[in-house]
Amino acid sequence: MFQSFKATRRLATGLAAGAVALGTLAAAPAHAEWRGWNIHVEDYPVSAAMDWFTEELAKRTDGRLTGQVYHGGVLGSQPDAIEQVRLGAIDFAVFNLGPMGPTVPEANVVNLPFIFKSVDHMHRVLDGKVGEMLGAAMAEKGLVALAWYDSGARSFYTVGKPIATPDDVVGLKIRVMNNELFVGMIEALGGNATPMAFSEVYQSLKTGVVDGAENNWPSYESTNHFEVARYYSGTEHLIIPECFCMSKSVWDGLSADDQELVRALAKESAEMQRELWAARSQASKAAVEAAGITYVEVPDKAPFQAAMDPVYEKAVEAVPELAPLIDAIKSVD
Ligand code: BDP
Repeated sequence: MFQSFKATRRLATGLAAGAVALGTLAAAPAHAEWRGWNIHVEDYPVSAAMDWFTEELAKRTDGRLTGQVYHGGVLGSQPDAIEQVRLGAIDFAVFNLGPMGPTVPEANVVNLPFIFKSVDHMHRVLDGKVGEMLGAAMAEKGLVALAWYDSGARSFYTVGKPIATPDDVVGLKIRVMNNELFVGMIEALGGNATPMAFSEVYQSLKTGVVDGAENNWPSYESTNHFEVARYYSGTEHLIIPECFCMSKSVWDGLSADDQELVRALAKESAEMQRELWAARSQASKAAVEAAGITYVEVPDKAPFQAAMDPVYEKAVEAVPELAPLIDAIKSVD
């Protein structure tokens, strides 16, 4: 299906080019195929939802608007891609809000450990006023937030020994996403944080550059990190949403009707992604357990939570705008 979709698009583009050459489409709008950035492998909930978006976009506009998603981070690391989308060199992307903090300081509110009560709570918050406020802050930086995707909860996984209490983190080298807030999070637990690109984590775990990392079940599984880090500890310390973002420069060039369509498709793709996500989380957990990893449940998260006070204090000190956002999140049931 994907093949024939591409062939149709090539044909449509060829016909349009021919028509322009003959002068029959004098006012044809300039449009190059949109390039979409995605860090994940092709077989992943984010990837399937983004592909669906581009297929629908072409269908619904009879090939007038087309896109191609580049999976597997081939267009660059996440911090680089954020800049590329801001510049309009990449048209759209699904970004985790973790590495968004250095560009959009307000985004750090969702990066605070234990800020959300659950994944459902995160969705209720993001689909409401706080989501709008974050969207406005991102738009100021050239990123139009069209919909929120799910990324579950992140937990620690380690090579040598499991983590059950904050004491177990003392002295460990833990990979984090590119954001000082996460460095502070690991330091508050007594560990040493190493910010690093997603693509480098497997090798770093294998060669002992780091002792552990943290992520959700699907990423732990799809990257094969589980092959080298055999202890997964259910700390669920971070619940970070992901954003379907469009470059503001591209967005501003669209007609109001096209903007409406693109937003509606992005939102619909998010609904699809959330369903796929729920299923994949269970499947990934089952797959890595079947592959023999040790899952350490952490029923008492209070000691981890208590250790996070300095992280909150430092974050609010650096970005005072976070204080009302934290209150707004806490006021959502
Ligand atoms: C995954 C996110 C992806 C991040 C990655 C990471 O979906 O956007 O780049 O974690 O840890 O869960 O870098």
